[in-house]
Amino acid sequence: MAKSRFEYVKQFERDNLLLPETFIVIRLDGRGFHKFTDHYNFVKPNDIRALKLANAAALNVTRQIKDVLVAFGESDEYSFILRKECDLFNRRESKLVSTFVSTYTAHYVQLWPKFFPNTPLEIKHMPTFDGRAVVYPNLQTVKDYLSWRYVDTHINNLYNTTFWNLVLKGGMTTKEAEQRLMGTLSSDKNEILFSEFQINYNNEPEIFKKGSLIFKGEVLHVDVYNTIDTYFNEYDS
Ligand code: DGT
Ligand code: MG
Ligand code: MG
Ligand code: MG
Ligand code: MG
Repeated sequence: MAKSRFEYVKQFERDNLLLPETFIVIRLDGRGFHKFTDHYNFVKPNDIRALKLANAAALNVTRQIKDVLVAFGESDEYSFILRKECDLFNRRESKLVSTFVSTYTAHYVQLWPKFFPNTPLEIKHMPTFDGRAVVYPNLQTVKDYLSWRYVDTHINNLYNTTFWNLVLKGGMTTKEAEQRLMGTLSSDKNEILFSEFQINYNNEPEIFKKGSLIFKGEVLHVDVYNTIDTYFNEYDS
């Protein structure tokens, strides 16, 4: 077909090509999930249904997009690490990010009724996600990226578990609980949980403490920091 005189507008398009030979990390995060989780009465601080839903959606993403080497999820976020040889969309950033966001969101919505059978999604409160891509230049930085998200999961979970016990079982206001925890160390929080609520933090569910790692089609709850090398064997030189 002959080109129309309007064809020139194509020249305004710009592509950001992600640096070759680098690991691409695409992180998705729920938009306004503070409100979203309140609206649908998610269990505080962790709703096992929501975590399993996120894992199921992410697993489907990894089945659909083969360049994912490993994925890690916690709270309302999921990170997908792509092989450094990935050539999908010629590494065009906007194509990659938008495809991950929409693929994940589509699966999240499709799977919702399976995990929340008595809670239909409402048009005014649909789950939506933002996304970003970051490239990491070598194996060490991409391993540190995963360790960063893993350590974040642990720190947040210990804090949130203690905070919500103080509020829901201890009868404190959220403000009082916040003040109580200000400046406390991990050991203090462990002690509060144990002496005031008879909770041994070590016995909390692994999925809450460690987050979820998808590797070779399996969802694992592992100490990412200490097992990190396992997931990058093919890059050992
Ligand atoms: P954003 O990401 O800037 O659009 O805003 P939010 O509100 O999504 O903030 P973010 O992503 O920093 O924090 C995640 C929120 O989601 C946080 O308020 C806690 C909530 N959330 C995540 N997972 C759970 C859960 O399993 N249960 C409950 N009750 N809340 C959760
Ligand atoms: Mg955010
Ligand atoms: Mg969020
Ligand atoms: Mg978040
Ligand atoms: Mg098209």
